[in-house]
Amino acid sequence: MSGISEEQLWQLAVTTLADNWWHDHTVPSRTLYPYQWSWDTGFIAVGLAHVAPARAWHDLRTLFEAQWADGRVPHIVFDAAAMTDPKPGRERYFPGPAFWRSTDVPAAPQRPTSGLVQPPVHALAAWDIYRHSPDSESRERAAAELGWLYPRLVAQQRYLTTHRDIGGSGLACLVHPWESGQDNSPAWDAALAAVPADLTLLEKYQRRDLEVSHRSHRPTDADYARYILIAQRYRDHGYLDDGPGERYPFLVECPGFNSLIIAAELALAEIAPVVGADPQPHRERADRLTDVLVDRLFDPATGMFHARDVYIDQLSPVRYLGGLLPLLLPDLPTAQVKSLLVEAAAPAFGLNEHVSLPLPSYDRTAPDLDPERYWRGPIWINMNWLLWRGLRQHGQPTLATALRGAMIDVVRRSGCYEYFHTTTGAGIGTPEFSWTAALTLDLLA
Ligand code: 9WN
Repeated sequence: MSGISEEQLWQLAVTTLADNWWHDHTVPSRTLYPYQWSWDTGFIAVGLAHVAPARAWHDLRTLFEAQWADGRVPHIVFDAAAMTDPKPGRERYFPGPAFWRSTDVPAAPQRPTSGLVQPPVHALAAWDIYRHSPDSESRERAAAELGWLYPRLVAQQRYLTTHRDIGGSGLACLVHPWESGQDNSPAWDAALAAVPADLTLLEKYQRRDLEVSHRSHRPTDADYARYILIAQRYRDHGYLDDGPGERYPFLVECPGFNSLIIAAELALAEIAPVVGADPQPHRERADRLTDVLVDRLFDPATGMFHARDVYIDQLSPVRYLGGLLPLLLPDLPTAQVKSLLVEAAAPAFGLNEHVSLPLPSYDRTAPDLDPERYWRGPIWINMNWLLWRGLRQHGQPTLATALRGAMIDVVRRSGCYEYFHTTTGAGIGTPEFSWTAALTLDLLA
């Protein structure tokens, strides 16, 4: 497929989302990710808002019906109706429900889930669906949906800003790389180096991802051995968040994740008046957290934000796209905004008014950049879409338009792929990927 028209692209994106609807939710991909993922659901809702708002609300409801009593929104919600592979005894995804054992935990719902979280993009998405309501009838429906969702979004924020303030700085900590949504990003390498990569842990499991994807595009076995060890420790301590210790072999503050928490507070401040709540506490929390974010994660020496390893209290030197996401915040101080714009334009990311490719997930100039391996170089539409919002937020319409054009262009050339080659822009990963389709609709709308 080379260079389809924008009309054809719109239709392709609509069809992709329709095909990925399964039972009561949209799956990221029917082959690679056959269940419901948390931040995918937020991005998908942003796109569905333009073509099927009822489906967007249904998707968010299904996700939040699986919220735990402590407020955490699990990163995967499994579908009991479609749990096993056609081949008996095999799970359709690894790690599946038998690994997470969430139903043994009193705070977890009956429907099996994972015990981790993902970036909270849902308030932002819910506000978008409401804003895009085409007529008064759909706006009324949207207001009713917001009424149901608001207390749940508040509980999600409370979980992240209290239980997950494990380091005590005020910022939320990731306890697993999967929680960042950028699984094998080089940003976690230093913190992960302290976690043993015990390959024997993988012996009793089967990596289903390798049956449907190229090994050279996916995280390595050493990565997976670490992911499993970290998840097992957390699970075996009942997914409790009560202070640093051996339950968390990995503890990191991520600028992207924390920026999205702050953006969620700001979206809640918009939603609050619609549901008769007070917006002020949300604004105050957003202000406070923005100060802490700048204080803890901005490095004046590099001019951008970095991940902090909470155990050794050090910033990772890695430049990754997550380090530019604080641009999403309207009240980011001017000095940091200017600095991030300079960094975005530097050769590491290459943003300019004539940019032909969206920005890579990792520093283009890094010697270990891998243009095909997942979050170690490839281009992701969701991260670029967030940056696009940030550019518009900070009065950069020309750069925003250029980035939008580059995003639409890669999808027009290859289709709704999961991610795209760092230098050629060719589609890689799974070909019918929901958030690429959804965010393309939002770009075209
Ligand atoms: C683990 C579903 C998810 C995305 C993540 C992406 C990938 C899972 C995996 O797929 O992660 O959660 O199996 O690799 O990294 O961002 O939400 O699309």
